[in-house]
Amino acid sequence: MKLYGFGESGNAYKVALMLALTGTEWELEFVPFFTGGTRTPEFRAINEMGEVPVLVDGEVVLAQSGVMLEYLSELTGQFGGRDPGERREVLRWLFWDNHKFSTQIGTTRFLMNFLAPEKRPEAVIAFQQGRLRAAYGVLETHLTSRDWIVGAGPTIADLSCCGYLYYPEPFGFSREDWPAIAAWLDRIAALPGWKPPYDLMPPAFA
Ligand SMILES: N[C@@H](CCC(=O)N[C@@H](CS)C(=O)NCC(=O)O)C(=O)O
Repeated sequence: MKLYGFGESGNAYKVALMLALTGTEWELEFVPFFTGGTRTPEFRAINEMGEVPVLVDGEVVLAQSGVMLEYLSELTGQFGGRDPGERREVLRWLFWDNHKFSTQIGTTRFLMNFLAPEKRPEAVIAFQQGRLRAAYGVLETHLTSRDWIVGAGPTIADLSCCGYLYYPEPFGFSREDWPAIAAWLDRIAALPGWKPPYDLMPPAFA
């Protein structure tokens, strides 16, 4: 399989991690994001949404990391949840992650790290961090009484929600403030085949 991505993309990392944990053979198609790699006509022909990641498996071309995770769990029979009820729960958390969590973290991290210092909108960053504190609270509460987001073992809900939390660049998240999330991140990192983001894909930011 071919994954279009780059190191800083937490959305690409979720899929790269799933590929690594399931032992699926894959190669990276590196996208030079910070110099407009997702805005070219060639890239838009692959993904009209103009977003990384894109996963190509023969004739199958997928955009949206959640769709890729679902596809890979179906294909490999791993991390998908054990029954229809668990699969619905997995979907619920994938939607939450895409709306309230990873998307907001990605934007906040971009503004704080990859934008020139004089262009960083401090009021927007503070607003985003406030929204994110509420989201960390939701996940922390959920994980206080359980080891995994859904059911008794790791699923793609965990792989989706954890994606941005292993990055070294600051965006307002600190493991000390959220002990249940911190313990969960350690559990995921202990899964055989786990690797941190920049070990799976090189950074694009020069
Ligand atoms: N919900 C999408 C989000 C993808 C996304 O936001 N990708 C970023 C890079 S991490 C991107 O390519 N953004 C381009 C843009 O917003 O113009 C997913 O999970 O795949």
